[in-house]
Amino acid sequence: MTDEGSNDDVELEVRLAEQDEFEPPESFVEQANVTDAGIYEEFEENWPDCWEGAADLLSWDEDYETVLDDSNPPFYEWFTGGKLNASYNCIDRHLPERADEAALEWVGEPVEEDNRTITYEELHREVNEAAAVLRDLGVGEDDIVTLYMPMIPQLPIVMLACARIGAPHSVVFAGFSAEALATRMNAADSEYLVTCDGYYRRGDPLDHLEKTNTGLADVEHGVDTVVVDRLGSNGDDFGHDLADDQHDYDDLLADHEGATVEPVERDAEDMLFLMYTSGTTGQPKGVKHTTAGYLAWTAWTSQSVLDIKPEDTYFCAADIGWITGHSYIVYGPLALGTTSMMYEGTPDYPTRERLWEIIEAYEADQLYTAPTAIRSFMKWGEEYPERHDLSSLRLLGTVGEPINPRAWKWYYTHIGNEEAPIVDTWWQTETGGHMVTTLPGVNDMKPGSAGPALPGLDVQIVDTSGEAVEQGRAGYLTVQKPWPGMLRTLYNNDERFIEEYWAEYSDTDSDDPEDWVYFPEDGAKVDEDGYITVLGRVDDVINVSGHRLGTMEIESAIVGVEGVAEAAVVGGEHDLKGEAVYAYVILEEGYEGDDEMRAAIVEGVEDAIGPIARPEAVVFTPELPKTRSGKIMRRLLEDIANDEELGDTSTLQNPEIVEDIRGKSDD
Ligand code: 6R9
Repeated sequence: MTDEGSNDDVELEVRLAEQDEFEPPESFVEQANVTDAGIYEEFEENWPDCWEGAADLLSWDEDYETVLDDSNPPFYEWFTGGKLNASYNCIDRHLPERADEAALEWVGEPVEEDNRTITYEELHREVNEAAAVLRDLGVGEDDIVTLYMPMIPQLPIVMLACARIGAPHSVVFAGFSAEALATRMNAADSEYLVTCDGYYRRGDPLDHLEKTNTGLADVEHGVDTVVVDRLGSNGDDFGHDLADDQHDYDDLLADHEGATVEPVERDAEDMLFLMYTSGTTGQPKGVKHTTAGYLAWTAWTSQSVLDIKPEDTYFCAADIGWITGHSYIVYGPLALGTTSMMYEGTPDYPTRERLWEIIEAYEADQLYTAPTAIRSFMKWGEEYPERHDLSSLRLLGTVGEPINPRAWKWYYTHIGNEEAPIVDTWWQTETGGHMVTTLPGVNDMKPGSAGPALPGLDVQIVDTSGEAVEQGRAGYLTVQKPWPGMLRTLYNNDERFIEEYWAEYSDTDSDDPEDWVYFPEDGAKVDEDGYITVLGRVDDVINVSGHRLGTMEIESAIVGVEGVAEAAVVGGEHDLKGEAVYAYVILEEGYEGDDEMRAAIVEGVEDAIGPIARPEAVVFTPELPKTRSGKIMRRLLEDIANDEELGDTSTLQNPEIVEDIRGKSDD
């Protein structure tokens, strides 16, 4: 029996390894929100009015007059003349039907009793009280409120309270440094901050107010600070006293118990929030999103791509401090009136079963996470998910970086049991929501390729002169027409907005929208079916002897070698080749980082891409330097490869690893 079982397993692995196209499972298609393949043609013919359907997902105080105003490119405006409120759309309008249904399922750390179910009615009450608190503090319409909190319920509650009173929020990821907080508050001229005393990480209380105060010392203007009490008496040891301009959130709430605040009517194009994201140069970019276009985009993609229905329990394992959490934990799912989960902890605390326990306990319908997490799960082994009933999962999603086919297939088999389609969603902070992905009830899936552009989008892969490249050839991803969820500008910096995203492929003197092309700075290739494989940031391109090599292609080859869990490659200066490939590799448990493994990796790369991509050095490491959103900081690995002083490590989740890798590289 056992033997037969393992034979089956082997056969399955072999079959999957060779398969490069997967039909969406029948059981999924039968119930999917979108199943008509005609949607692509229909949207193309009807552009830009095809986006009226997305706008119809929202409740408007006043109808819009124009779908798209493109009279002043690239400053496009959507649904102009319309008025609405995002908090009303995410809460109030669901009350007649869903008051007692969960809006948020919060799974906290570290004790079970910490979990909270927040119904739409409770969310309504708490958001109203929070809005009253902010108003009382002096926050007016269009004042930017900075939020510096981890994954606690008060984060989405205060975000929605801001939206209710028309005050844009600027969420700074809680793991970011004091300096990052100060830079963002200064750049946004933000005079209000909501933070917390501390939070738990792997069961231990962590002092957050200390870091907040260090940051505040570098803010150039006065700030009123509200402090949420997350730790209770577990934070006593930190010995903080609140300063005069710092207020305890619970005290303020006590003064506003049962308060209601009318949602402010916002113009479609009024700012909903700012989100700072890193650019290639030092200063972070303040990406500005507006109310109607962003909300319509996140609601429509949540429905069409994530297949969310009101009765679902939907689990996105990202952090709200990242755009994925804004769009696909808070705004999109709540606009649809579903139950959105938020998880405070890490996937391997207290055990490597944590995520699977949660999915089983809450019977989650969707799981949306990042390839980096999937590769960790793969490295830990399938015995952890296997101990749990994951059959509630109807759809799986990935976001944040390209996913290599091996990780895709592992996810498909061991988490989805071959019954849940995977959506590999390419998008950015700047795009507001999904851009390139399959529609799970319509398209076949090709592991490693995100899929076609969504209906109504004109995505083309071009060469340096802006001409479309041949199928299969690497080029630059561009978006040739505007879309509702797009960023409107970089805050207070229209010039940089044009410089960063448009100048490369546009005629910047022209008033004709046809002459304006959005450039997200990603490399990609497209196949005969219009499926786009994103190769990575174009600053991730390595130039070896005049050949452009995508780090992603090489990494994918390395990860294809048995025993390899994860890899990052960078270009190091090389006398002969210009640049040479340096590989940093994490092995699966039970494998040795020896010469044999090194040879297998070199051979794997030569086989997949050719000798040109042969790594100059292979360094084995237990971890790679990663940002909080899970992106490998290749820049730092480059510094190591080139034996240079290390650049800024402040946004790393594991800064110690960098010196560790440097030590190994010197061996
Ligand atoms: C949502 C988010 C954006 C950059 C983007 C690209 C990379 C995101 C991807 C992907 C390949 C995917 N990226 N999703 N690359 N396949 N499915 O991640 O936003 O943090 O702004 O990063 O992430 O390089 O340009 P953001």
